[in-house]
Amino acid sequence: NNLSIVGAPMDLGQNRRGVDMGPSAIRYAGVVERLEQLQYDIEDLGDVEIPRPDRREDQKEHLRNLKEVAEGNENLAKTVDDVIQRNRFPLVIGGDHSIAIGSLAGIAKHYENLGVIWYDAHGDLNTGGTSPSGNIHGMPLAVSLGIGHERLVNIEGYQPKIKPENIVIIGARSLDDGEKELIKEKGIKVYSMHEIDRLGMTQVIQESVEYLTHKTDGIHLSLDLDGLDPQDAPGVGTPVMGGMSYRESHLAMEMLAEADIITSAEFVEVNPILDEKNRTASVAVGLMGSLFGEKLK
Ligand code: DIR
Ligand code: MN
Ligand code: MN
Ligand code: MN
Repeated sequence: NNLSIVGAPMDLGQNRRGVDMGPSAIRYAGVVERLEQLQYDIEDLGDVEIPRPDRREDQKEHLRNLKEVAEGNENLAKTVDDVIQRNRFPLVIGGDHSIAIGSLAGIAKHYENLGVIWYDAHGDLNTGGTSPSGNIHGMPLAVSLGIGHERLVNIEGYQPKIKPENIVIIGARSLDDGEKELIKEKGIKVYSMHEIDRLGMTQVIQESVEYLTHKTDGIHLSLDLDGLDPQDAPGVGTPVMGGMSYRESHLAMEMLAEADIITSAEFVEVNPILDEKNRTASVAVGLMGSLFGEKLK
């Protein structure tokens, strides 16, 4: 019941400025108070250092801001590693989704078979070669599989961090061609919006829990707020229509709380500049409340 909040004010993994203020927005929305009510011992470690580039690189760069993204993620990995060594639950707040590279680098070394639930409109399975944008926030899941630029895949000095059979993607509705190929090639489990519509969120989470629990010794939840429908979470850089609703997302978090299987988590892509009166940060904090067992208390 010891939980450490780690802010990762990263905005260099994508094009829209402002997502570096996500950690502040989430704190302002009351994350510490919300989780303290659930009898957690909360420590807020503040923000890890993210380097500032002196100049914006050419927008056509293959992996935009590679050096700074790599350095920021090295810092995050060390902080998260230390949190786990102190037997605390790491809750990372972003920041764009490139920070999952550092989170997973710090977390996965503590497990033989770390499972990952990737709650996102996107697959984040691009490489420099397949990415249509050059944005590293579209690459962290591939990087964690050991696929991508060596500077990124080798953070913390080991790779891969996770195995393809230990991943479940939930909410996908915008996959690039290279991502679709990788999903097929590696046999990655994906619940797209189509499956969520057909099966319902209840069955999707039941199946995901069943799929992961017997073969993993810990499960990381990586929740991109753009997994939700933009009507419910407008403050994100790459909104995609037709997403999971506010209520479906709470149901998912509540079921994960009941299953008691999540051992680390991150909430990413909250961009207060694009938001409506901090709604998206508030939604994120509400989902954390459900994930950490509000309904069970
Ligand atoms: C797109 C967008 N697939 C890319 N990715 C996003 O740039 O690689 N991930 N927005 O969250
Ligand atoms: Mn270490
Ligand atoms: Mn993402
Ligand atoms: Mn996304």
